[in-house]
Amino acid sequence: MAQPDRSQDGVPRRQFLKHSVAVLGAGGLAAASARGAGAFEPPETPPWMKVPGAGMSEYGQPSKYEVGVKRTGIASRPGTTGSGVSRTPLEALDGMITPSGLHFERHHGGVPDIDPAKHRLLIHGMVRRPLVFTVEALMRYPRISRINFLECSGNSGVLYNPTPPSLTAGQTHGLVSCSEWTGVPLRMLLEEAGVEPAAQWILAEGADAAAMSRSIPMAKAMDDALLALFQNGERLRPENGYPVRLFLPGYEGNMSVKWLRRLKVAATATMTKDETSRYTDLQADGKALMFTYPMEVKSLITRPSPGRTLSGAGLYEVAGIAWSGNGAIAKVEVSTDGGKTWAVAPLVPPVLPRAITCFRMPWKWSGSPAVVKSRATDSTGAVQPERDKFIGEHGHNAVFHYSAIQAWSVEANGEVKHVYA
Ligand SMILES: Nc1nc2c(c(=O)[nH]1)N[C@H]1C(S)=C(S)[C@@H](COP(=O)(O)O)O[C@H]1N2
Ligand SMILES: [Mo]
Repeated sequence: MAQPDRSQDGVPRRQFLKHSVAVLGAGGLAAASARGAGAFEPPETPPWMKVPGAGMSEYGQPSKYEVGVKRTGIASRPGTTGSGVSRTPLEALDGMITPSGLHFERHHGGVPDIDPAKHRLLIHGMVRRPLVFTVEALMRYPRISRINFLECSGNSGVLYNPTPPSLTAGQTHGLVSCSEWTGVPLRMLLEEAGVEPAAQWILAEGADAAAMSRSIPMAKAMDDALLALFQNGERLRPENGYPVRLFLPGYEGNMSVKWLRRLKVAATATMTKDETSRYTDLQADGKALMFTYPMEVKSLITRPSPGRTLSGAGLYEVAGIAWSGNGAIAKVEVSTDGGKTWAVAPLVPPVLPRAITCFRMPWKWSGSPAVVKSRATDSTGAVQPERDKFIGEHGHNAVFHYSAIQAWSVEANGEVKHVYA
């Protein structure tokens, strides 16, 4: 298979340059289509240089030409408006941070309209000193910041189906996003309340209409659990838990309880409906696993991907994202021949634990049908499995924690389709 030389970074880049210059210089495809669309080629002066530009704005918005980049696959349970999901348009983005306005949403009872002056957080149960915090009080504690992904355990769940869906990367895998989260380590508040030695769990409850609740192991609460107040430098968005959410790095999204109002310290797990009837993992043998917390190592090619048709043979970048709830991404391999051969794709720094990690690799497409795949390995040595193996272990009826290798087929006409291969 023709794999470009990845040992010398400069070589592929020179090829990209040569390619585009040749096309323009020859008055070829790119230049011709640009003129056809009414473009202003230098040295001609475009109209936006002939008048002063717009003034300042109090809160910036994306270019009006990017209005198509929006959360996708929005669906709510029948008869409801706020019990559902919206997904991040992964194929339209590039970088480790998800813009806050495009962070995926998963609500069980809609987004509550919480007045921060009236919101309270209670810590009670097996503690020496029950405490009630105002948001103002929380804002006075020392803070830490971390870049971490958040993934709903239902992400990619449609791929348990025997037939591949005709959906975009975002519509299939867009229940994962990555932000810089800033707030107060939960440990600090628990130490202030004085946790009794026999306490092993904490019930976390949200202030939404669903009062969504999960049991959190004490070890995680004391390790890296965060009471997040800020997201990507600004206060949390209402849909992501304003004014305060629990954030558990690497764990299934459901446990990061939004609009946090209560932490009850307990000896045992509470067995809430969201950890018994929901968020359990059905296995191929009919048994179900409970308390499956970390999200497994996973990756996905976003360029090319369905909806992003390639315009003829030539040099492209194969790019995508990888993440693991168990550590950092150690390696991403890319195959352009359906998994027969693999090449190591360069990772884009910074490579952080439990954060989205980008990979990008040049690919010379011959113009004949190809199947592209990515396979991630994390710092624990866990390798993303092929779909056949994964389905063999989990069956077709599972819903959560889908993490198998994703294959896209590139057709001869440049169209990209979802395939099981
Ligand atoms: N209070 C409350 N917390 C919640 C939820 C909810 O509906 N209510 N949804 C959970 C689920 S299932 C997920 S995947 C994440 C989604 O977080 P996001 O909407 O900020 O992406 O929040 C979790 N925390
Ligand atoms: Mo979720």
